[in-house]
Amino acid sequence: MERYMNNPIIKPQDIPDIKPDIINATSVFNPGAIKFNDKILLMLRVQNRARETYFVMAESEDGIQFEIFKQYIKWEGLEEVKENIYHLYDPRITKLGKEYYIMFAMDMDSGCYLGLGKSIDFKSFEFVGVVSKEENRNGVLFPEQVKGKYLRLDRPNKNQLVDGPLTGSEIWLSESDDLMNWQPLKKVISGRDHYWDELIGAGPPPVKTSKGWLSIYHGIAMHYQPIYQAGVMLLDLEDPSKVISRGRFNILEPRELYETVGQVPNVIFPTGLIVDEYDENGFAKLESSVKLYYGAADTVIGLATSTIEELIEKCHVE
Ligand code: BMA
Repeated sequence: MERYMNNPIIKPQDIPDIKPDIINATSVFNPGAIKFNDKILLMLRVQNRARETYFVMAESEDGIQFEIFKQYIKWEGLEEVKENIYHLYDPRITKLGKEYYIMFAMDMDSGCYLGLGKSIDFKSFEFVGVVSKEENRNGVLFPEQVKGKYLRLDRPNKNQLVDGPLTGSEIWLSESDDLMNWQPLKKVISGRDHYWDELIGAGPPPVKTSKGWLSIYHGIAMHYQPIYQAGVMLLDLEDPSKVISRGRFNILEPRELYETVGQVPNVIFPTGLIVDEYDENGFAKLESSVKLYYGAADTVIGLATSTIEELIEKCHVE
């Protein structure tokens, strides 16, 4: 993918103080992205100097210059969860009907689970529930039902790193009738030991194209220090547990200083994707440009661009 020349597009210094909780923010990264009323919205993951996490909205006409809201998101109903919640993070946004659903990771006393929230106007936000029975991260909803079911890609947390978090090496397809209760259906892909994507997790929500569901995911090469990169795969439209093709090469890897240096070095973490044009049947046009918003070094936000056609082509490089 091609980086925007004035990356990073959002830095901690751009985050306004939201007193008393956010003063001189430490980092802003891993944003959800969606088109809303002809604007591009980002849901920013902002970290303060207490290492607490807040979601802050930002909006833009052109997808480059963002105005950052001067309040953070308060989730109505979150108080119903009867255990300590430490962080909500890495939001992914999907429009389903008239509603916008936000899936995120929830760090709690009992572990890390998937949480779901929703909004219709990005002014008030409702917490829907904890939506994984077991530890999981990187949940992303498909933008429509397939054969009458809601679908998501998710990443069960099953690998315990030495001196590190519980993570995972498999992306799964799960289904649901009501968005609340989810059943794991099938493993979609596994990590490839020794190569760029040994550990993996879904990135932004999948995009419907005439060739299949286009999905960007992150892969981690487990060297002495992990290296986080982005890659692509194409999934069958009718049965997204079937992989049509998966790229051999990553499409974005840490190279620039703001990606290699920061609070967590060597991290590209793709979470938001904006497709410019869809046809009348809801398929992303092959020639459409796309904007990928990603966290860089868990410190800033980068923008990279490509086209649907080019990303599909990268899925086929064997
Ligand atoms: C992952 C997640 C991401 C983070 C990345 C790099 O496990 O926690 O939120 O960006 O690690 O630190």
